Amino acid sequence: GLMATLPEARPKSVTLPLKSTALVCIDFQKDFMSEGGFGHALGNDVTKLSEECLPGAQVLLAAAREKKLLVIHTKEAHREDLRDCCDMKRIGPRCPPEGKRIGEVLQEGMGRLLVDGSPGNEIVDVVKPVEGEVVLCKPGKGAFFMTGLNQLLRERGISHLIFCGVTTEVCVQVTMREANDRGYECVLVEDATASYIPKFKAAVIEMVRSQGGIVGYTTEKSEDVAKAL
Ligand code: C5J
Repeated sequence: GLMATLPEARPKSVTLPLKSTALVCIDFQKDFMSEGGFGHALGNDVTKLSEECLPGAQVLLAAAREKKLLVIHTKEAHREDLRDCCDMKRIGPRCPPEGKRIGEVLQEGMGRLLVDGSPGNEIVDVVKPVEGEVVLCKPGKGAFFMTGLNQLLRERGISHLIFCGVTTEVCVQVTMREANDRGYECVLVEDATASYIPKFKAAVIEMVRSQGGIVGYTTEKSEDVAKAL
């Protein structure tokens, strides 16, 4: 059909116009999901992220591809010379110690932390982009900051965004809020997003849909979205 309705969405049912809906996959990178990446360098336990959100994300991706939805993959990725990484983010007082900073090598085989082109900066295999999908490198947490994302979405007539990715309360939440301010209707799919800190994921889900859906909608299951598409 031309429309997909998600009756289970909260705070209320939502109808997505398929021609103007995109799937946004946030930062499914080894840098956040694997040992020796940036998330690990920050002191997080990265072992549970994948099992929590990748099966759901695979379901969403398969459905979006079948229905020919625009698919956007973001990567938190800095240029090799780090000219798009401010000192605050790389060497500021809240940064990890030397050896664990952006641009440095924490673990052989992963390459430089959070640098475009490093093996560790790539999207994990099971949700990796295919030909024709948009891959967007972003230097910040939000996908609208210093990228052409807003213009790209406008050019393609996109009004509705389905969100999955990591981490829920950092890059996913920031990007949803940026999108909401720019007039995009947003749906966060709960079983296709994850945080290192489970109570933060739960809090984001609750706050997104509070006050009548102040930031957008949430829906629990990727399978429901896939069936509706
Ligand atoms: C972080 C992200 N956590 N993708 N990035 O710095 O959430």
